[in-house]
Amino acid sequence: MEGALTARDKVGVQDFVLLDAYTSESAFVDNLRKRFSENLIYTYIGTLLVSMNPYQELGIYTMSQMELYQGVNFFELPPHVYAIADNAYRMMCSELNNHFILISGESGAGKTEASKKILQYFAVTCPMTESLQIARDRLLLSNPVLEAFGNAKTPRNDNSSRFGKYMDIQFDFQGIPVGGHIIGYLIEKSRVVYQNQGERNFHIFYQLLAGGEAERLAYLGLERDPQLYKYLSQGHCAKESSLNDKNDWKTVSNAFSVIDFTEADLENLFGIIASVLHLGNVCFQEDDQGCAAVPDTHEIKWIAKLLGIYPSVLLEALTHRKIEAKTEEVICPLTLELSVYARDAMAKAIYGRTFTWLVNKINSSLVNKDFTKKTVIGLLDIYGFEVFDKNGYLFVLLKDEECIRPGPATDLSFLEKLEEKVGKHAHFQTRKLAGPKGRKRIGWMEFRLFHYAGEVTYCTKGFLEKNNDLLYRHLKEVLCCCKNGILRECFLVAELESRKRPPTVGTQFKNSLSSLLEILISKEPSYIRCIKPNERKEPSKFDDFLVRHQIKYLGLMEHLRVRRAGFAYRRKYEHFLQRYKSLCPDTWPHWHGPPGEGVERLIKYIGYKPEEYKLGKTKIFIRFPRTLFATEDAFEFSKHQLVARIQATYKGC
Ligand code: AOV
Ligand code: MG
Repeated sequence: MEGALTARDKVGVQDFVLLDAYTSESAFVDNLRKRFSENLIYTYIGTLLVSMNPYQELGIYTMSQMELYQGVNFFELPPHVYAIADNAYRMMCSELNNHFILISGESGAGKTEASKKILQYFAVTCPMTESLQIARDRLLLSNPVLEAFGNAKTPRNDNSSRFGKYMDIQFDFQGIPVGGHIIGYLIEKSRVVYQNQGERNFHIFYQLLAGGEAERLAYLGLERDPQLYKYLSQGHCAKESSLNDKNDWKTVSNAFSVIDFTEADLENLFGIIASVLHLGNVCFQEDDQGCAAVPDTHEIKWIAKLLGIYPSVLLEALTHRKIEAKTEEVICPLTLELSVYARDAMAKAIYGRTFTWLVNKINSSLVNKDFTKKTVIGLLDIYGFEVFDKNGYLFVLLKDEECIRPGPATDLSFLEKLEEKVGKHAHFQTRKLAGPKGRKRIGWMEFRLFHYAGEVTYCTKGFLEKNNDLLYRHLKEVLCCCKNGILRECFLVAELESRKRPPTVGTQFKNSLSSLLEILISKEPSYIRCIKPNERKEPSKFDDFLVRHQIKYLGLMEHLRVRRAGFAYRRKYEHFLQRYKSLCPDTWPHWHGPPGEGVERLIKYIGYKPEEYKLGKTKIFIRFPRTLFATEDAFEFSKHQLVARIQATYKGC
């Protein structure tokens, strides 16, 4: 406890609830800044943890720190992500219920790092038996594999998560981690074929080229230099000095072997990764009739070999389309533009489905059937909000309708439909509706949304295509018949027979969101809100404006107000008693009756007024922070007295 006033002035308060009477945003920022300058990156709002990204190693994740936080009551030590983890763990063990820790914040704010720290904490501090070590190692090592395939460098974060991740860590009744389950949400497939300036494709491509064994690369027909591949070099930063692709490859390779990947799995997996790279280098030319042709079939041959397809079949599928007429199928040549589209769709589809396969494969290695009764702690690490110059992100509202509308839906007709449906909404603007008085110019094909987190201008060019995510039937048929073991599991013939349209990206997003909510609603929540101190990924730089903005959209002031207005603290009787029992002769050194009664005696003794507290079934609720503050002070004081008493006793010996 940083109780002393002088210390408090210097390092701020460790819980915003204890800030002096006012709850202004400035006071909030001041407190964060003070603490940040002392390298204190964690602060509570009651039981919510606010975490600042330090952009440097602070030595606060050592073994001894982990030991320190183990089994200690929440408010007894300075705020830490370990305290959140430990609290959830102890509650789970004592109440045998399920928990989840929700981590939010903008891109680069430290969500993924926080989730990894929590996982490590459990791996190190939880009890363990020899036979279950493998389960623990797999839980830990699933991370580097998923990051390699699902994370990428963006301008905001060199290791940005491009998929949402929910992970259940399963524990047996003794609190031993015995298994887990991962759900991946919406991998950003468009990155496979296109990257903005300053961005890279998913890490795995670069790791394979930099670290892969020479024989492996030769087998895959790959060269070491990422610049040779169109899909890897559009962002002009294929060789990123801050990333060590070669070393990361070693970590990932090792992880593969622990997670039970066979050599055949790896051969198939990297066959797919290499095929994507070869696909990107397939070039089309227009022939005399305006149809697409492939002048150099070098890449086609490699893909055909790696995926187990006839080269001629693949070539036809990339340049033709099957159309079902009344009784027969007609094969039409594609234009150059549509061939490029088909090629990219194929790359996105095989990467996207392989990612899903990967998650399933990891899950099957995390399953532990020996334990039927399990409790879980879920970790939710989503991708952060980000605003780019060019925002083509998915938009759920009524896009689906427009994508499946018969007839020529265009990006412009989509925009018009938007205007028609939500044009009057205060949070929506287009050039047509905003008129020339619009604040910043909005282009013809653009619209602007005022999100909770800030305003974003979207360009509708290519919007429908992105959402449509359509793989021509012809290509799907080819992939259903290929010999690559992974793709065979990913593309099932049953899909071809189904007449149902595949769900659009928008629908998938809506579905996964509602299933996620179902998962979360049944569990006890803890919250971590991550804040980014500056846009330059620099240590010790605190950008007031940026921090203030995040405080706003993370809703931290509202959270604080609610905390202060209501009962600021709620604590289980046992915990409250354990901490403060020394303040009352009836409860010190031991109280043998029901904990609720003990607490009642204790607070009567120290003089709580009726309006200051309420006694619930299992917890005491304290309305004002000052009450708790006073109790804490008394506790500090009593500790000193106790020490003095003990010293006095020993002096006499
Ligand atoms: P994110 O998950 O919130 O962004 P990360 O957790 O990947 O952000 O953090 C970004 C980078 O900040 C990391 O790669 C570290 O270099 C640094 N960092 C974050 N937390 C810490 C910490 N506690 N100590 C030291 N360095 C840290 V995104 O996935 O882009 O939304 O989509
Ligand atoms: Mg992340």
